[in-house]
Amino acid sequence: MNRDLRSQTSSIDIRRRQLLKSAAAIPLATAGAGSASFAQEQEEGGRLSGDFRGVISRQRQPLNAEFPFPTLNSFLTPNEQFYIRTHFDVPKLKAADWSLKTEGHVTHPLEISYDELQKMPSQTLTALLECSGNSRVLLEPPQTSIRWEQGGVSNAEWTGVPLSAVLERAGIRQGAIEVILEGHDKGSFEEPNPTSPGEIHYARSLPLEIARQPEVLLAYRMNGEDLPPEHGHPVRAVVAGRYGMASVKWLRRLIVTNQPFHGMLQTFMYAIWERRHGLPTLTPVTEIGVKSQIARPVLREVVPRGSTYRIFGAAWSGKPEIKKVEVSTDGGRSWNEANLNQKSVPFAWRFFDYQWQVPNRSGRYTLMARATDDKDQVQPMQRDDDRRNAMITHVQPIEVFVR
Ligand SMILES: Nc1nc2c(c(=O)[nH]1)N[C@H]1C(S)=C(S)[C@@H](COP(=O)(O)O)O[C@H]1N2
Ligand SMILES: [Mo]
Repeated sequence: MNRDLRSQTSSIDIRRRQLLKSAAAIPLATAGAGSASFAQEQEEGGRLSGDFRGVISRQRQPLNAEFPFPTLNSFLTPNEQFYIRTHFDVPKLKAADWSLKTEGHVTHPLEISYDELQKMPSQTLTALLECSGNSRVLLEPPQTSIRWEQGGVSNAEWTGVPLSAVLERAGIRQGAIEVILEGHDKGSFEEPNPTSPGEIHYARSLPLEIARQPEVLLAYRMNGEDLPPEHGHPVRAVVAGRYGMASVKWLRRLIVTNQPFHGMLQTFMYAIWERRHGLPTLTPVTEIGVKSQIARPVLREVVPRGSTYRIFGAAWSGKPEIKKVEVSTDGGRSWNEANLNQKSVPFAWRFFDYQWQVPNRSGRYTLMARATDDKDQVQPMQRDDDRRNAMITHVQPIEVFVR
């Protein structure tokens, strides 16, 4: 009994310390919604796998947690801070027992073990993942799905085998058009309506011409470590340049098909309206749109008048690279070019900063950042409702108090 009591007390102490630690790291919660329950959320999220993880909990079951974007300062997001997006329970898989099947419209159906995969030539690339629902807290009316603030995005270095190498081994048969990536995780969806047809595995398809690109990996390392359980251990896909839902975790099976796949996660979920010939057509979410976010100051921060404040943030696009970021400190009336990190890394985010000469006059000021990529795509000022609850790329106003 004594021992029980002791272990209980120490776990409470640990939780309290975690709360203090995270409160210190994040001066203010970011967007309005969610901030009231911030402390509570932290407490709920305090126990992820193993040690404390430096993420903000959004949902305990299934596990969803965001990167504390206001603390942004390292180009590679540490694994314990990388946002987590799951739809079902995290499967408990051991690398030694794991294998990946490749089947369907192929000449040589395969099953590759973890050891065999490790022996194939590997590639390492840096890629940002962004959940297509990142920044959802900005949407009106409030959405029922995960209300991400700014932290449904993170950047890591991934090592693995190009998916194309496995497809080549399996031999694509004539007429094949897509490959479906299936995860081990499964469950049922009560929402949205219609519900899922009972229990389903997480699965998404990729057109073969995308699947064959060198930036699509079967990854087993993340920032030089084995993939953590929440991020897809032992092997996940990383589809650089596309929204996160394409990067299927806990891979189980690849199915090459000669027909388009219309699974739950690319029809009722993760799909937007596209207008073709004036007719809205439901289309799966694909490439990451150009976007920037201000990490500091945070929403409603008090900034000393007459000071010089370094506005700091990150910008990214899918495959294109960031060419320009502009900052406005007057609610979008005038724009100034920000400094960009010298080196642009394909598929990664690029940091920017702007030295703001804070006026001597107290009041509310609205800060904004707007990114342009090398395909001349500009971050939109307005929300496009055709995007339903996904692809939230419009400029985010950050109101601060100058005092
Ligand atoms: N098997 C499986 N893969 C998955 C998911 C999932 O729930 N199950 N979530 C997807 C979504 S929506 C995102 S945004 C990314 C998030 O990856 P992360 O948790 O490593 O950040 O994983 C994707 N891959
Ligand atoms: Mo996502």
